[in-house]
Amino acid sequence: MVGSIDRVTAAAADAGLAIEVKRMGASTRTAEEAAEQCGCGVAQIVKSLVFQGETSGRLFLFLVSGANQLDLARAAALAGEALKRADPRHVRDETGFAIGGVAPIGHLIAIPAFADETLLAYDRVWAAAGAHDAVFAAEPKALIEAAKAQVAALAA
Ligand code: 5CA
Repeated sequence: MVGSIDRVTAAAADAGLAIEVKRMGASTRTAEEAAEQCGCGVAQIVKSLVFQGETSGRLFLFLVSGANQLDLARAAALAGEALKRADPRHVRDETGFAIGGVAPIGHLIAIPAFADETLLAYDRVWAAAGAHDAVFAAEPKALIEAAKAQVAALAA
């Protein structure tokens, strides 16, 4: 998975976002595990959730605070079609990342992205960096800009 982490670092550099990827040496697959490893609140963990359009088959990325559940009706309204959870293989093929390590940036293919407005309340948030034990910290507004994500009300 070294290549995946390199893609995150390169995408951050391209976007002018200075990040340092940390390998925790323990699982950061879930928001709870990531918060424990980062020593932050779960709300400061950015979940990178990939959903698929029921009609188009296109993928959509939702960056959601670890404290929140994605409101599927709101997500569908933003995407313009009904959504279902993308299957792990499809996620891997298009993002280049395995579930549990999907980063908000550095995907193989550009995916329309939306960001939970509640993330902006924090000085710093943490996101997955392309592997199951890799994370990076960023200022939320800068991260959302680097991800080219539209800020929206996403929480259920
Ligand atoms: N590294 C952590 C914290 S940044 C992380 O990636 N969390 S996450 O929430 O962005 O990714 C895990 C999410 O993947 C789960 O919340 C769930 O929505 C999704 N997921 C888990 N299993 C599957 C599956 N079998 N198919 C599709 N999505 C899944």
